[in-house]
Amino acid sequence: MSLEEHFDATIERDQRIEPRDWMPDGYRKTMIRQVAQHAHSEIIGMQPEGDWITRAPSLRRKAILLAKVQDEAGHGLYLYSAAETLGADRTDLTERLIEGRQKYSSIFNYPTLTFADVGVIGWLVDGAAICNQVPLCRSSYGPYARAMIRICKEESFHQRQGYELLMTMMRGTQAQRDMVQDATNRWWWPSLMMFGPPDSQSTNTAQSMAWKIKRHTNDELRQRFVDMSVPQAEKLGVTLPDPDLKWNAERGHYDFGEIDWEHFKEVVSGNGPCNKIRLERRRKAHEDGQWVRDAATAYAAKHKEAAA
Ligand code: FAQ
Repeated sequence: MSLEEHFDATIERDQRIEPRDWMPDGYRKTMIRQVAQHAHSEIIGMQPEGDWITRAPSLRRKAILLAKVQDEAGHGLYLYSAAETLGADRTDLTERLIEGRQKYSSIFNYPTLTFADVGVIGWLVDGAAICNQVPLCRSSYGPYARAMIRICKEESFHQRQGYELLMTMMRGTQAQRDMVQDATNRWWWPSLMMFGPPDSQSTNTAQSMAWKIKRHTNDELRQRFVDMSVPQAEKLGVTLPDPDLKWNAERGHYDFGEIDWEHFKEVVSGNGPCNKIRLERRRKAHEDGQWVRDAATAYAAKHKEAAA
């Protein structure tokens, strides 16, 4: 059996591809692209909520938010390690991000205007992330699939903290309820865009499905998310900002309105409301951390010398 036949048979049997296994160049390239984009999203994704750590309304909320943002840092580092098993170099990936040569999720380019945004990010953004990532626990690349299992457990805590925060605000004053509704209005459509372009315009889906990197298409997961969110919104007492949202008994799913894909393209190409702030902060943090990397390298070199 040739190396390629062995790879195809492994995929066919639903077994995992491991770092030392032979894999087609295209598979390796796609995996690095997706894992790196995912890692960058986790790291950049610390910023919108991080803005509220110093302004959280109570010690309890502050402790929860700190824990969540730290989890996101952990997910990012974990995913960069998964990318390294494919031969990628973390410094190189970070530089590609900072120079705008590699993408991160569109969702993190919006501002967090009130504390209700923290709750809505947990409810909708982490909700969408879970919807997208649970099937990735069965992704064909072993280190990525295993990383997803742990990450999904933590994301589910994130989602619940957001929903609980919103429930609490909805039991509060009218002003608090208005904040929740306003945040829901602003985050709903961008959350639907997290799943990527429609299947008809998704350049990678067909090949990624054939390699079992992706288990569902973008539109399938988006529909699942809409179906899941509508009853949650009803329970919460908020309206989702889509007049076309209605149950379709024939399809057994909710129909929903047109997504503004032109806006999505603008955000992905660097022109969203906060793209420049996000990348600038990431660049500064990377530069400010240079002395730590230098110290670690010098320490490793000293030990190597002593051991020789
Ligand atoms: N934003 O052909 P497809 C989180 C790009 S969750 C920006 O459909 P694919 C947790 C795509 O890369 C967020 N770019 O691509 C958290 C491709 O570009 P390229 C991260 C997008 O890969 C919560 C092009 O468009 N989650 O961080 C987006 O088959 C709260 C064509 O698209 C993941 O990354 C987008 N939304 O499907 C953290 C999950 N969508 O490179 C903090 C893993 C698409 O060809 C707080 N990734 N693009 O030029 C995936 O499941 C997939 O990569 C998709 C895209 C579904 C995102």
